[in-house]
Amino acid sequence: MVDEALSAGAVARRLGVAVTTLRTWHQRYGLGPSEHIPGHHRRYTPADLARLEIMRRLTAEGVSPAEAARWARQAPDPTPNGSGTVGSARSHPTRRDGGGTIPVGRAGPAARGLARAAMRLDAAAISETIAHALAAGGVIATWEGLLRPVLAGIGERHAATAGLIEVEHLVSRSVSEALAAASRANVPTGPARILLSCADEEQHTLPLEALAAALAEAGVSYRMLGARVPVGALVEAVNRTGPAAVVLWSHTRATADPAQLSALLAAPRRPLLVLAAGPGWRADTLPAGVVRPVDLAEAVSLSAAVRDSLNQSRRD
Ligand code: B12
Repeated sequence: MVDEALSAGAVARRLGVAVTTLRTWHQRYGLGPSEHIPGHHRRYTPADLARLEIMRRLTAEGVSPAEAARWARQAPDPTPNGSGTVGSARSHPTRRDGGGTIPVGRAGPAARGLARAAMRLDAAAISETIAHALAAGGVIATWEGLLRPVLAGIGERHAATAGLIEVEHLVSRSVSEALAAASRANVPTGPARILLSCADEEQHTLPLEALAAALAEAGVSYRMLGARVPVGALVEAVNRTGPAAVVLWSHTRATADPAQLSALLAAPRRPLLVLAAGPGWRADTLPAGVVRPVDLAEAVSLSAAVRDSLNQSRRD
């Protein structure tokens, strides 16, 4: 085995990748050399090389590194004592995805990789892909470039086939977990001046969870009431906590009763800003004084601005 083992430089040349890329694949995805002779640098065995070949091929095809690494790690050992063939057609991702696809429009390779992982119900790859994107690009870019296209694609496919409910639930849960982890990683200090809530009977919480994580990333404290908040409970929360802004999410017409917004405007501790967010609201039915953000970035910047103006007025 020692004779067959290769140095990092030799492996890099064979694969046509940089040695720094090999190092990244080792550190981030655990695809490192397994041969270790005391007193020498670690060496890559034929099995290591075969895994790296899968990694190189899949990343070249546009699969995200996290997903490619997962396939590479799962590949059986090709050596005579191993159990199978690494890199054969059997280990290609598209063979295990149930045969369908989630349309992601013009979104990039990471979204296509996430869509494929979702079709395979591959929870680990889904989580890894989302966590990697959050770490690399932050919440807003991950929402717009990765999560939103895949969620919209799942909705489209569901509308066309009435299927994919299991995919929708697994992806929703993975997105929630990843966004919660991102929020926990950036807990802002200072009083929570932004109240986030879903409209009554509204169960679509993911966009609000994205907003929570983006606010945390921007250092803005918030309080999250989550799904299905009856209007009485919402007004009670406003009166008890006196937020500068309330973001009320409605995803469908069925939950977009403008009376909820009017109740906020009439609350004894009326917030400075009431945001009606989500595709459920109809612009022509919103009470005067309610603002409708166009996207996540605008919801973050409006919330941050109103928090700053309240803090400023309290200092003056
Ligand atoms: C995941 C999902 C679920 C999950 C939600 C899990 C969770 N924790 O959130 C579950 C399984 C619970 C669910 C339930 C239902 N769902 Co659903 N769901 C979805 C799905 C696939 C993604 C939702 C999402 O997060 N979208 C986020 C992005 C993709 O939405 P968007 O519209 O592009 O949003 C943009 C704008 O709102 C704008 N924006 C403007 N202001 C702001 C502010 C902020 C802060 C942000 C972030 C964005 C923003 O930017 C957004 C993009 O960033 C959608 C498909 C879709 N297209 O949304 C269906 C979808 C919304 N659901 C649908 C339906 C019908 C239902 C159910 C009624 C199904 C049922 N029969 O039980 C229930 C509703 C229950 C209820 N009363 O709420 C339909 C709604 C049809 C309609 N227009 O009325 C959709 C469109 C699917 C479909 N095509 O049929 N669902």
